[in-house]
Amino acid sequence: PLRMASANGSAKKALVLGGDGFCGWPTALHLSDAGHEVVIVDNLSRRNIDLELGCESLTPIQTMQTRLKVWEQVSGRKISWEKIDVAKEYDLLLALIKREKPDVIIHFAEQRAAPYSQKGSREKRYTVDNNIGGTHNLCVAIVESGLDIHVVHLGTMGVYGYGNSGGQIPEGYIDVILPGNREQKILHPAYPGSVYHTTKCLDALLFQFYNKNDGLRVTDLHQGIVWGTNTAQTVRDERLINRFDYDSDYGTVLNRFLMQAALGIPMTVYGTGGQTRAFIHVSDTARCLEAAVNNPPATGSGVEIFNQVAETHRVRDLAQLIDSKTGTGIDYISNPRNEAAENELDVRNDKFGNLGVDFKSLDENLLDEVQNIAQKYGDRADLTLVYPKSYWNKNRVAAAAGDA
Ligand code: NAD
Ligand code: USQ
Repeated sequence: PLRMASANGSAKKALVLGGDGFCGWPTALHLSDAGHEVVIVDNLSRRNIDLELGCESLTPIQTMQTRLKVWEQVSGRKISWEKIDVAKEYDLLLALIKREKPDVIIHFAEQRAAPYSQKGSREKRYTVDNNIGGTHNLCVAIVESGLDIHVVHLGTMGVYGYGNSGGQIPEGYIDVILPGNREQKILHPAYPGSVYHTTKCLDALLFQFYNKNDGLRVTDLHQGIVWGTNTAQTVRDERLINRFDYDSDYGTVLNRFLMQAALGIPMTVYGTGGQTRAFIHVSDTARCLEAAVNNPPATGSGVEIFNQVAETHRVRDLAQLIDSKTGTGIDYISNPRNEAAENELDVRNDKFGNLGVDFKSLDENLLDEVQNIAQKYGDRADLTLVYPKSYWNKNRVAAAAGDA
């Protein structure tokens, strides 16, 4: 049901929920630069969690007002911003949708850190309430508006789980034979590894239902771990800089290792580092989003699922690669998570390839660029935030470390 990508597919009006975040901000700029009309919806909850945790982006991100003013100065293009909590302010969300009548709504607006979601009962409940509440409000509001709006949701590779076994992970669906010899195409079994990842599995069921019942058109992007910070748009003025999380709750592994290498801190590999994960650079995130926006599923088709992944790597191999370039050293520490010590991962990603997305891989220049940024802003880092503070099961971790 996909139309072929066209670099300048027709201009669309897009709401970007979560457009102040690490993936949302560069995507909003990318779409605006490509000629789409962009309205950001964000309640700044991520900035508030920084205050709560005593963290800050390593890069000096500006207020939303400054970001938008500077973007207009450098590009001549306007992006507007609505401060709405999509999980709690249903009426405002519905009114905005009715007023703006967007062609597409891109949904980044969730609590996305697995460690934060495991921190304690408050954070577990917040993650479920915020993520499921927001996704459900979005589905209901679109149905209530009566408009035929395409939803592009940011899901995660983690919905498939990271078992030890091999076998290629398909894009969303598998063919099965059910008892009674019934052939059926079903969502790949969900096997989440954190409360956060569980919310993405529940999102998928909500989309399946609203697609079946109300014909909601949905593209769900099962994205791998995002790394990098700048894109072609965010480098146009220092005040457009993207956020860079390095703390143990929100920093993703490769950016953390590059920051640690830049500051001479031995890299924090959890357990044996045998975990294999999927990765994508943030500028590819923005390009995939553009391709998804330009290629909505046809009316009447099922939920479209893409694996948004450039390549896979084992965590200790990444640390060893960076160590061989920088001599930073590796600190193998007790794993604060509950995950397989070693796993294989082989993922299909042909659908974005078919739409002409040509992924960047982990090349030296890109790694150097991120490390240089970390070095440049290194004096802003609080090194007490580098070591893990959230545990999947504290007693188990203490026992493994031999001090329980
Ligand atoms: P982020 O935390 O930097 O950005 C999320 C944004 O959404 C924040 O600006 C936050 O303020 C906003 N938000 C959260 N709840 C909201 C609510 N109820 N109402 C309005 N705004 C709200 O996260 P990110 O790294 O940009 O991730 C964006 C999406 O992509 C998430 O859904 C995440 O699950 C998915 N994803 C991220 C990665 C990654 O490595 N960063 C990988 C795969 C998938
Ligand atoms: N890890 C370390 N050392 C560190 C940090 C992490 O060894 O200092 C390991 C973890 O144990 C894990 C792996 O690196 O095995 C990845 O951790 P991560 O924090 O980079 O990624 P994760 O928790 O999976 O979450 C991130 C995003 C999330 C997104 C997910 C995509 O925060 O929003 O959904 O990546 S995926 O992993 O493909 O499900």
